[in-house]
Amino acid sequence: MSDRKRVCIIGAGPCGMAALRNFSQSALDVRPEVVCYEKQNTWGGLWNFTWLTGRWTNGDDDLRKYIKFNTVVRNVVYNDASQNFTVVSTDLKAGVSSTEVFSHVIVAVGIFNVPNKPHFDGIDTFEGRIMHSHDFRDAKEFKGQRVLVVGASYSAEDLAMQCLKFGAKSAICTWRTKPMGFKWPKGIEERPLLLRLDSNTAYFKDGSSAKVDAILLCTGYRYAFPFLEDRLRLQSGLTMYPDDLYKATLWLRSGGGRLFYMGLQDQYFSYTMFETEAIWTCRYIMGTIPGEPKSQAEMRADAENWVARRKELKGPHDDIDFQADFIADLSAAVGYKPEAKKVADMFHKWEHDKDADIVSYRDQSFQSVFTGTVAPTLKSTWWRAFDDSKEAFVKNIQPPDSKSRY
Ligand code: NA7
Repeated sequence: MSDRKRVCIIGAGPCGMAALRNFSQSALDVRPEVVCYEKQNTWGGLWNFTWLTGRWTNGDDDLRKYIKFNTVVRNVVYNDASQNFTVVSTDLKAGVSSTEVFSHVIVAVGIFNVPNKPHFDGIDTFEGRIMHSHDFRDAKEFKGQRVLVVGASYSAEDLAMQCLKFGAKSAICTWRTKPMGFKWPKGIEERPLLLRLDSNTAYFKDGSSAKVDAILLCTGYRYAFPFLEDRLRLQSGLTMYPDDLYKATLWLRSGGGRLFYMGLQDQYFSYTMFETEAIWTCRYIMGTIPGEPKSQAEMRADAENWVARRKELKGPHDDIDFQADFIADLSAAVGYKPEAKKVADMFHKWEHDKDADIVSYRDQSFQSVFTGTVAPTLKSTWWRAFDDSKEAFVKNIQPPDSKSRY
């Protein structure tokens, strides 16, 4: 292999695309050669499921030439002697596998693709619908039903409210560690953990029981990197700052300081953070960050400081400040100004809005800290808006006969 760096990016979602764009805009005379593998037939990753479909267009269309679509990465191995990676991929359309060698690998496969589906006694013989939040698309399906929501985080709140709004008879949210504790509208309640099911009766840890018609598992996601050899694979579960990653990005345990993960921590900031990580990662690989690379001991000490702080986090507001500080730290190293603190203020307000009124917090408007643009408020309140189509959202229209049942 020549001295020119060859970078493999796995995934063309928001993180992979941000990395690609940063490499392609590099002012270096000799840019690294970049190949991005994407198993779907287009870019965007999970965001293809949303109104953001097709977001990367126009100028960024040039990035297509770096991406191998419909191509799944099967195996990544680090070669200690030659300090590079052997990557095996399969073109799904042609059914042809190929092997390539890279100096660096960036894992950008996202964290919301493998649902965590816990088992509960009796769930196998439950007669109603069982669905993970990952597969949830339309709340109308649950009209008139008694819904059991397992989980006590963002998806649980979202789906319980959405189902009730679209006519579910009731929703019980069952928690493991602590209840969400919102002032719920009539029809939603929280109970301690589900222990078992007997036919359509759910039994809870406090000794209570209830008949339910459908179960929504809002139980989060699992990391899955089946294509990585064991020593390259992230070990910690989904957290605000995974173990063994310098700048939450560079894998410290193996891979010769040449394996990177992007967007792998639990997220408040998403795109702001992805862009910051992309700038840092690309510049790190290109060797243009002052003071980098640091020694292994220095990198480990830095990562351990963040992990120690992570262990003291007490809830969403701490998480938000933690992530803002992380982005500020990363961006300071590369002279980028993502305004993380100002964005954090919006997240704090959003969390306070939720605590104040779980029914109306989605009706609030925010001002972009980048452009100053104030988002238009919904013509109808969220609770009265029954058209969930992309068109209605973008055009901010709702049928005039929308009525609240709250
Ligand atoms: P999250 O935020 O990862 O939350 C998962 C929830 O599921 C959380 O309340 C967990 O309880 C609960 N959970 C997980 N396993 C179980 C079992 N076995 N039994 C009961 N409850 C369980 O996922 P979301 O889908 O809500 O949010 C996805 C992302 O959106 C989130 O990561 C943010 O980035 C925004 P726990 O509290 O661990 O006891």
